[in-house]
Amino acid sequence: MFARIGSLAVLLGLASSVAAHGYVQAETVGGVVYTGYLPYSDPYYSPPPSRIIRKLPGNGPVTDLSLIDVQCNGWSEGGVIGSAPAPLVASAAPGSTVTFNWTTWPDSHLGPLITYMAKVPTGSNITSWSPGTSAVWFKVAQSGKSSSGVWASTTLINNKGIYSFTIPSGLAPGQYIIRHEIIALHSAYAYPGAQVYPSCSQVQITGSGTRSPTSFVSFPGAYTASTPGIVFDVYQNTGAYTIPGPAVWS
Ligand SMILES: *[C@@H]1O[C@H](CO)[C@@H](O)[C@H](O)[C@H]1NC(C)=O
Ligand SMILES: *[C@@H]1O[C@H](CO)[C@@H](O)[C@H](O)[C@H]1NC(C)=O
Ligand SMILES: [Cu+2]
Repeated sequence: MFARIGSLAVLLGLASSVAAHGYVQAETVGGVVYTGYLPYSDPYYSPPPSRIIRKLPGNGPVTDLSLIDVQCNGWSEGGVIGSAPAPLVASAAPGSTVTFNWTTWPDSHLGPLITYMAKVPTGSNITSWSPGTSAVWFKVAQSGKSSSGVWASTTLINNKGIYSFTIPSGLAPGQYIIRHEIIALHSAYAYPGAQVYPSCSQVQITGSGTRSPTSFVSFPGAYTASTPGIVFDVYQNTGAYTIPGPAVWS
C-alpha cells in the first residue's frame, strides 16, 4: 500500500525504540481502532500513513515545561512548532469511551495519566489548526496515586498498556484535540526532572450537546516548576500526590 523507503532507518529506529520510554501506538475512538503516529516507521513511508495522532519525534519526554513541545511532543516542522496537524479526524459521541494503547511502559516511570481537550475555533479546521500558546485546554480525566500508593502508570502496565477515559456527556459538537499524557516522576525530585509524554489526537464530537467549559489553560503555561505535582520525590514521599493542572471539568 505504501512504498517503503529507508528500511535500514526503520530497523535502526525499531532498535532504538526498545531502549526506553513510550508513546501511544493505537487509539480507539468511536469504536474504531486507529494506529498511532509511529515515529520510528511513519517518516520512512512515501506517502506517509494518515493518522489521527499528531506527529511526535520519538519515544522520549519533554522536560523543559516552558517549550511549545510540551503541548503535543511535536517539534518544529513546516513552520508549525510543537503541534503539527494530522490529516485524519476520528468521530465520537459525548459519553463514549476513548482508549489509549501505550507501548510497553517502563516500571520505573512512576506517575499520573492526565487528559485534556481543546475545541477548534469556529472557522478553523483541525487539519490545519494549532493552538499555539492560547489558553484553550480543559481537563477531562486524571489518575494519580491511589490511597494505597499505586501509581496510575503501574495500573497502566498491569492493564497491558491500556487506559480509557469518557468524553464528557453533553459536550458541544465540533472538532477537538485530545491531549493525553503520562508524567513520569522518577527524576522529579527537582526541576527540571518531571518527564512529560504528551500525545494529541483529532476528533469530531457529534450530537447536539450544549455544554462547554468556561475555564482554560495553555500548554506551555499550565505546568511550571512551582505547580503542585511537578516536583515530587516518588521514592521518599509516601504521602498523597497532587495531580498537576486544573480540576477536571464536570
Ligand atoms: C495495542 O497495540 C499493539 C500494537 O499495535 C497490539 O499488538 C496490541 O494487541 C494492542 N492492544 C490491545 C489491547 O488492543
Ligand atoms: C477540514 O479540511 C479537510 C481537508 O481539507 C476537509 O476534508 C474537511 O472537510 C474539513 N472539515 C471541516 C469541518 O471543514
Ligand atoms: Cu524514560
